[in-house]
Amino acid sequence: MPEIYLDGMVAPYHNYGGLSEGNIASLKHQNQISSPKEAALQGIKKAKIVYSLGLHQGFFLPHERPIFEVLHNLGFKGSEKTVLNKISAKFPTLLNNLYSSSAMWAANAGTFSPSADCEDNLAHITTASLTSMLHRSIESEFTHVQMQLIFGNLCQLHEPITNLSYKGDEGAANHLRIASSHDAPGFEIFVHGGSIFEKQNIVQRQALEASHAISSNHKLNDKRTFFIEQSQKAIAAGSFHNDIVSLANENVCLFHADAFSNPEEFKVIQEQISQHIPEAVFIKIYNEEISLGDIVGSYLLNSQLVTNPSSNEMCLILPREVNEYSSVERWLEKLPDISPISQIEYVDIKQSMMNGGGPACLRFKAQLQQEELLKINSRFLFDDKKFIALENLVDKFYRDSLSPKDLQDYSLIIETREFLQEITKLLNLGSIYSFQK
Ligand code: SUG
Repeated sequence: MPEIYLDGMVAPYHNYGGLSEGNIASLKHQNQISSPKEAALQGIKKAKIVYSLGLHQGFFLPHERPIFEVLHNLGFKGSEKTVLNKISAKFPTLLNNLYSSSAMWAANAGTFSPSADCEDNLAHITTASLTSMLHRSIESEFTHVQMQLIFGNLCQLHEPITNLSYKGDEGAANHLRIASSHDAPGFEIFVHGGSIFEKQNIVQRQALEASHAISSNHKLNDKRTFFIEQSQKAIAAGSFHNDIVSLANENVCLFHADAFSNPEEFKVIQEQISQHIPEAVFIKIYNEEISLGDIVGSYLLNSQLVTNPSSNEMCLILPREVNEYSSVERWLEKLPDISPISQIEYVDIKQSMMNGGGPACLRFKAQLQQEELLKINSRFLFDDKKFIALENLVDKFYRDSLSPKDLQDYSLIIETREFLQEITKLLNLGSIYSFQK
């Protein structure tokens, strides 16, 4: 069964708003000057690495920003320019929220369960939604539109789960799947930040209730589904999503000793999975090897672990920042001896990393049967020509640099729309954005 990756394409307004509580990188780089062009080209280059390994690689389009409908609902009236001037002068933080490029981190687009895991033998997707932060809460509507366009012909698609006070559903970022291979029935592990009724901490983003709803809607087998809580220690250290302290691909799972609130509970899960999948490989990283601080700082476990379809060997795609940590370098040296991971690739996605988004954050992944793959909307898939076409569009329309003040400039709205218009034309998608309707 092939695996397909869809990366969130970086938007022309990519900037550092410092909006995400608990996300150390986002807060640290607040108000710095961004380079939307560099960011988008770095993202495309990462996608190209995955594609050149022989994997199916696609993309989600950037969202339209700002969405004036949101502002009209908030009582701002008048022409677009009038509204922009008003919020620029009086509500600059609101402007930042409405201009975030956070939809680029496609791991937060949704949760995917392959047909092999679901009792109705259909693949299921639930579009994610995080209501506790304004800039993230406005993603789900257009993400759902794109899920429908891309997967509508092959998947059972579920609406985002909303109304979860102080928490939400962060999709693949808090979800692990372990299977002997992509096409075999797997075990799905939902990693949550507790019940919405227990704790009121905005950084514990994934609601237990959302995880349960997804497993039920996806018709997962109870005996093959687990729920486990993220550790408070990891969250406090900056692991706002579990995909910063754990990862899984097929039969391999890497996790830090401080990833889960009750490590013994995870041990039981490991044992149960290993009974069914004897070839499962769980690699725990101890604090003595790499401290929690270095795991979070380096984003080692936010790397993208993929299976090369031609060699069947695993390749770890790492952010090049890992080389700044000697503990991580030492651990990586021994990795081929302790795991089936035989290849390592480094990517430069610094522009995304500065907002707390590593290689795994940038992609949504789906394991599909061959016949399901044929039903995917190929307009959203890369081929050699499309790589060049998208790079050319970025080169033509994206700014080399963007300062926080530039968000107040109406011409950024015009440029963004011009780009979105061109890309929808290139992909023959018709009118999908609000400004096109
Ligand atoms: O939700 N950053 C994102 C990063 C998401 C990373 N995704 C995964 N780990 N899967 C977030 O914290 C920052 C935007 C800003 O500050 O402008 C932001 O939203």
